[in-house]
Amino acid sequence: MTDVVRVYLGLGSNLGNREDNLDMALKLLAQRMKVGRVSSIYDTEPMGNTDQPRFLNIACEVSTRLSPEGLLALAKGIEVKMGRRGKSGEPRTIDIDILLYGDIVIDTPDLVIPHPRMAERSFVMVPLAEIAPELVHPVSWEKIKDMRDAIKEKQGVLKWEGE
Ligand code: PH2
Ligand code: MG
Ligand code: MG
Repeated sequence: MTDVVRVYLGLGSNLGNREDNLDMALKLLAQRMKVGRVSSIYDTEPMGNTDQPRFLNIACEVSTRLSPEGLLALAKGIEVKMGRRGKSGEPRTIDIDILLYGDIVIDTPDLVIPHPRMAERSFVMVPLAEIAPELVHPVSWEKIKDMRDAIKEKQGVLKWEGE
């Protein structure tokens, strides 16, 4: 039996009831694994394609025996179940990204862990640093809180106060 691994996920929604979508995704994840710390919800400026609605983003910690590929398949299954149609760059009900999977480093066509763009994304690093400030990134060896502090553009990431 493989060991339990601590994994950090980034969740985002910018279509439909964004808060309900994040809640539903957490509920569906919790049916299959232990969900640990969950960050506050942040209302964030879209990065990349800026011509789309603002996102709500969270980071969460989960513990799982699923392999990285198994976890990716589960996350994609939840996205499909929740009606995701939009590709990257288009609005979507839910996007679930694997940010960190223990200390593992993977680089395959289907899966890159740690998430290759996390370091430059304030909508990822602000919520992640809230729940795991002292965690060390397995490639750069920097603490997550220091990586967050290194990002200059953070004004587009606001604590969500509800509608
Ligand atoms: N996800 C993207 C691209 N841009 N911007 C924000 N604010 N939040 C996201 O979750 C997000 C994004 C690709 O997955
Ligand atoms: Mg994403
Ligand atoms: Mg994704």
